[in-house]
Amino acid sequence: MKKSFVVLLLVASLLLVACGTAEIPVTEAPASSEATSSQSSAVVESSAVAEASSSEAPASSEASSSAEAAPADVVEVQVVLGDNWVQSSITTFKVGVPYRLVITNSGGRVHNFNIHPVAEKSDAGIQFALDNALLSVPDSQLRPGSQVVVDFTFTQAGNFEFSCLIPRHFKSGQYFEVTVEP
Ligand SMILES: [Cu+2]
Repeated sequence: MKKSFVVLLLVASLLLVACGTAEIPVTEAPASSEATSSQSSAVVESSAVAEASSSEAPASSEASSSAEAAPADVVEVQVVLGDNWVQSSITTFKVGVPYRLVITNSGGRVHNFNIHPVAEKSDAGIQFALDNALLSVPDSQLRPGSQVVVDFTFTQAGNFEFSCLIPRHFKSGQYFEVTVEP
């Protein structure tokens, strides 16, 4: 009598489990058949385990904040190179102020980027510009679509140019004059 009661209880609880977990995929069925070999309390136990595992808190991952932001006193400048033109978001600079030049080649051709005193648009001028450049970013870093970030601080006042010194480009207008104040 007692044994049949246990069996009944098992069947009843199995039915309950079957009804209550209708949405559980078939692949999880073996877990309930396992319970039939042991006592009815096993069903309770297994559901308790399921509850425990489902309420298990996911490992809280500390958000690794990559502090790449520029310090507050750095002034960001957007410099855009196109096909034979240059633009800068700032045209008047100051000696001693740290600038962060974000240089983007938006053109379809390779360019380079230079800062130098105002130069003649001739071969001699290009040589002068190269010889007196304060900064030069080579062609290899400024392919179409490339972006280069350079921190730069002027140490002397005067009139300078942002340019691409590929001869044909410079001669056809790829320069932008800027002023540096003391
Ligand atoms: Cu160019």
